[in-house]
Amino acid sequence: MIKSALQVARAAYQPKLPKALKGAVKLVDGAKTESVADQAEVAKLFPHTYGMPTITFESTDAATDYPVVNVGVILSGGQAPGGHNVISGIFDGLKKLNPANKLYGFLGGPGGLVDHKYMELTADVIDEYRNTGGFDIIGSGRTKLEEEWQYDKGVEICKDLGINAIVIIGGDDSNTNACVLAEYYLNKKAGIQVIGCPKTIDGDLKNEMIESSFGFDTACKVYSELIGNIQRDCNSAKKYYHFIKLMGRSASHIALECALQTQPNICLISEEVEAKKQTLGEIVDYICSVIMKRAENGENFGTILIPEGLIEFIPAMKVLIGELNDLLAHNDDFNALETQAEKTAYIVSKVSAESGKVFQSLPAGIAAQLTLDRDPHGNVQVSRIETEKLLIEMVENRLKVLKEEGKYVGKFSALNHFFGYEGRCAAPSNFDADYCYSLGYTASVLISTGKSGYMSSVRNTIKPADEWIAGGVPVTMMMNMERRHGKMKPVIQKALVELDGAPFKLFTSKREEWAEKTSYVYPGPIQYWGPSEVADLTTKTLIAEQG
Ligand code: FBP
Repeated sequence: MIKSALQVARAAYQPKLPKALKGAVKLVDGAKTESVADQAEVAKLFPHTYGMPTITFESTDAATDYPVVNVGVILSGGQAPGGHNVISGIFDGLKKLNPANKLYGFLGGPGGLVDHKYMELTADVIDEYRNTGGFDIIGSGRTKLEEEWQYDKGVEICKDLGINAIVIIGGDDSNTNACVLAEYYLNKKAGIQVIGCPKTIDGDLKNEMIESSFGFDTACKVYSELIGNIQRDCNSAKKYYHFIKLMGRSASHIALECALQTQPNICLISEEVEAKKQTLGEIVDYICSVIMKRAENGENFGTILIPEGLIEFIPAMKVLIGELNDLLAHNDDFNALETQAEKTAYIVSKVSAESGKVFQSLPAGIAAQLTLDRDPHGNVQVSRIETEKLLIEMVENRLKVLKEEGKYVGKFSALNHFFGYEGRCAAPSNFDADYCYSLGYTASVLISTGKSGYMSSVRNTIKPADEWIAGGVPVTMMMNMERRHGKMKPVIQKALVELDGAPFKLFTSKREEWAEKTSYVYPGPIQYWGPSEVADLTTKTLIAEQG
């Protein structure tokens, strides 16, 4: 494999660890835990893993002999920078605790466990992937582990390979499934522990014990670099409005973080749109009002950040999408229809009158995108809906009317962008390289000390890595009951942008100024070497939350 100069140099980087993980470790139990809501229901569903204490690692002088363990690791869901470092952290941790320990990787996501596809991860393999982006070491997938036959197939391969523990590196849904699996294996006395690791660029797997999901830092830095570059072009040419959609299936954390880093003219926040019950028309009016004000100042250019999940947070669209999700799941009648006109007529005849109206009011392209295949969780794939183009079209039409009425005098020319896949496999920033390695290392300690149903937790992350606090948090602590496919299910509560949280408040205190005056910031590319205040910088979100 030919490597870039950066890859070669990065391979030599030794990720930093919290102090407690540098030598012998002692586990200190915290208080017993409760789920965030619906305690009685969650406790009933997880008799073996509910209520366990949080765990903090501390340094000790007393060395311990750890039993030999064989571990299987799974990457689940979308790629996020740092996944390879979680795996190298697990590997190094396991080897340090007992050199006879072995690590296997299940291939292509959770499906690898069920289909018995795996490889042994030896030092040679691991060394090829240290500090690199991507999930290609073993691949990822979105198969859901939710049925008993799948769990039982997992037991078969674990018995064959002598695997005593599985680490699932995934988002909220995958970690929910990890906990269900942990509970099932404890109940069956299968002798297989399950540990989770918090992954997703979307940043929506976080709570008091999980400060950030990994990959968020790097992905936001990559997007912010690109937004900054566009802003510099925009401020040089002074002729375009750039509508930039940013990944994040549901929550707007990425858009908010990028706004804090780059100070665009507009950043929409889906959670605010929902709270204010805004319509598509009102969002368009808001964008037009900023464009009109800027035109009065002679500035006919700007940047507008749009969170990927926006469309689902507009109340009327949410209802429509919910109805479409139910209607189109495994719908052979619909799939047999050939023309868009037939599909539209079918949908309008089946959904509520209000949703039918909304559906018919959408530009044809967007309406068609809403009917595309669902993901394995039955959700519309928002990354395939071109909200940025929808908004351009609607803003253009509105400005035309305003011009005819003599209320708008500027020129409007727009370009669209979608940043998502550009950042998901970037080489991890120093923060993510260190954070991920520490999460993996933490998982190896949790396994070697017999824990199951825990998620690796590394806190105090705005401080230098030496001062980070590592340990474990029971997954059940993050759960509540939610309706999924018509049934109440225990799931990890998704963390949306909090409208009374410090990052959003910081944004709202500045946004009017950024809208009217051009106040762009140009963050530039991720730096791996150089002054610590540049190379080890954490996200503005973390700094606002903790600082
Ligand atoms: P995860 O939650 O699995 O980490 O995935 C996040 C994400 O990158 C979203 O931001 C995006 O909507 C989605 O994955 C895209 O999915 P796909 O990779 O299947 O196109």
